[in-house]
Amino acid sequence: VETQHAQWFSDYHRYDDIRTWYNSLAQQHPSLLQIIPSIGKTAENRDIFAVKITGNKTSLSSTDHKKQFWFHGLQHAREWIGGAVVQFISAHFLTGYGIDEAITTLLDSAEFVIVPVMNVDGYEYTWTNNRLWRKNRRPLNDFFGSVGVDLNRNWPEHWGEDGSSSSPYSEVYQGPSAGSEPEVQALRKFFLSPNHTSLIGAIDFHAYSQLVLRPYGWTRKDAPDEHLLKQAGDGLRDRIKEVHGKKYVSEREIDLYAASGTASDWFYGKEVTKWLEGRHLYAYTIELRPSANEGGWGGQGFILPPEQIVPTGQEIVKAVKWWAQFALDH
Ligand code: ING
Ligand code: ZN
Repeated sequence: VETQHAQWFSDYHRYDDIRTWYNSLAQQHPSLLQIIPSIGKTAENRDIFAVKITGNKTSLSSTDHKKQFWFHGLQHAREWIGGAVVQFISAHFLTGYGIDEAITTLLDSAEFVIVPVMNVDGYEYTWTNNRLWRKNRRPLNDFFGSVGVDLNRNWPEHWGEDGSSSSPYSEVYQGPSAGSEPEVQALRKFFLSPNHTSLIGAIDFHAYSQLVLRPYGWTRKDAPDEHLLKQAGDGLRDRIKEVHGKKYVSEREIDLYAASGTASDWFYGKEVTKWLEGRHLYAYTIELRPSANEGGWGGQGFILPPEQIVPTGQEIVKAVKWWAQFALDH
């Protein structure tokens, strides 16, 4: 990754360039990477694309039986490192397959389903207008001058409860109804498609504060799988630290602050669990660099220098490979 994609990971990129980059990866690795050009449209009518990465050892017809993992980035527009890390994981898997034994084994036993940029409109807006925009860009016509819903408060799981706001002017505006936003609808529909019934883990990448967060966000009670969720979350934290010494904290979301209608609670929640016939996912929100102290107040924390893309990617890729194997084994 360092050599083949050093140039790419020396900076952040616009949405169209990210899409073009993935298309060129698909040409280089046609048997490993599949692009789904559109899983749905954003409020401003842009296509949200997805990719799937898996090894070519098993025949195509049996890929359905491989266990699956889900990653998405840039649900929050200003958290640029979240998008870069998802790209880094993708490149690492593709360049390592057939060379690195651990990657080869992992991709031959699992498939990674990835939405690199969820909040496309918001992300573009952070490049053109306001670097610190968080929400999507849907105009809320009933409320003069207000734009945008916090997508990570809009998922249909305990929607509209603690830690979200019914005010359209709020940064944590939950939206007019559960799952009202086109971006949430697109990911939800794609996630619940018939060829994703082997999903066992999902991570929603955010920034910042260096946290590995597990459900629940909406209640203080423990998840039924708290023991395993904590074990895998603590393992992610420990693997991250081994790479560059960065200290992440592993905790329940509610221990950070209450939040409802979040993606990770939806991954772990009623709809997904019912659809998986009672099976719970390993569901996480990871808050990337910098630490809360380094980020300070006033939003500087969202502007992580591009020199830190590669080291952040390295520590997360190591952790995620361990995590995927843990989920396969437990
Ligand atoms: N933080 C997350 C947020 O949506 C979070 C933190 C996620 C808390 C999920 C609880 C549950 O507020 C950022 N930086 O967006
Ligand atoms: Zn976020």
